[in-house]
Amino acid sequence: MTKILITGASGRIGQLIRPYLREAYSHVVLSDLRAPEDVQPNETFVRADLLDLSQLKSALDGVTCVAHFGGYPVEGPWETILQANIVGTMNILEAARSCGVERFVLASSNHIFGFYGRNHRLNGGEPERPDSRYGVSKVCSEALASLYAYKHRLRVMVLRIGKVDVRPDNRRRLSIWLHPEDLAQLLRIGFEHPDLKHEVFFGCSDNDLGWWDNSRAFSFGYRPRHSSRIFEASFPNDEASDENQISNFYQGGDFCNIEYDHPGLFEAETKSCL
Ligand code: 15L
Repeated sequence: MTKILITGASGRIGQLIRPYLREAYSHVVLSDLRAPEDVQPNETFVRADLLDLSQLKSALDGVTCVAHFGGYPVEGPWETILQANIVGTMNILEAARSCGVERFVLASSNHIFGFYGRNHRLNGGEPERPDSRYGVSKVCSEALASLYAYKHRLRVMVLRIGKVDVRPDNRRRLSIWLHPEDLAQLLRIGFEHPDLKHEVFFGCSDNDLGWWDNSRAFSFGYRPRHSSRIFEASFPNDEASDENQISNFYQGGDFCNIEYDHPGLFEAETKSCL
């Protein structure tokens, strides 16, 4: 029997994904620092701090599959990011190993590639260009997950997620949008596909304006049911008039602009089309 655990279950993505998971699986363990308000009959809440290995091990009792969404979801101070995203990911992986968990889905982020221009079509094999300490923490998390896949035979799916939501809320997100139902489909591949050992996919829906080649996910049967094309008219291409060129040039958007300290060079760099 598949018993799954979601870290960060009370967070934004956790809340969006829970209805799909509790429909697909008989027992879903929700873990976070605070309980969600609406725990359903086939869900159990277990309070677990990602910084406390023994709490994580208790939460993983009988669990076969983990989806790791916990941590700090945006740019922040280094100490916060280090603890929540790097130490926290190390702990949940180590707890998963010691409890005999079989499969692990890591929520990584598009911000590992934030400093690629929007004119780049990425296939996922490029060197990372994180746009933030947050992006760096996701690069580290991916490396940790790979270590556990090859050293400890955990079956791992890494998802480089764009923006999970029921609809895109700006023009950039037309390119990186991931509907929760498509995320649920990806998670089911991570939890069930017989050939999965260690795979790295983009977490995006079937967006016409997308920047990423997700053919590896398609080869594992991913068939996104949603596309941002129906929202394109709501966000016209007005970038030329937007004064914030750095955010609009790079895939990482506003994350690239935070603490960016050589704006004078930006124009020259963009002319050589990085
Ligand atoms: C992310 O990785 C963040 O967790 C999310 O809050 C959004 O900022 C998203 O990226 C994005 O790039 O829009």
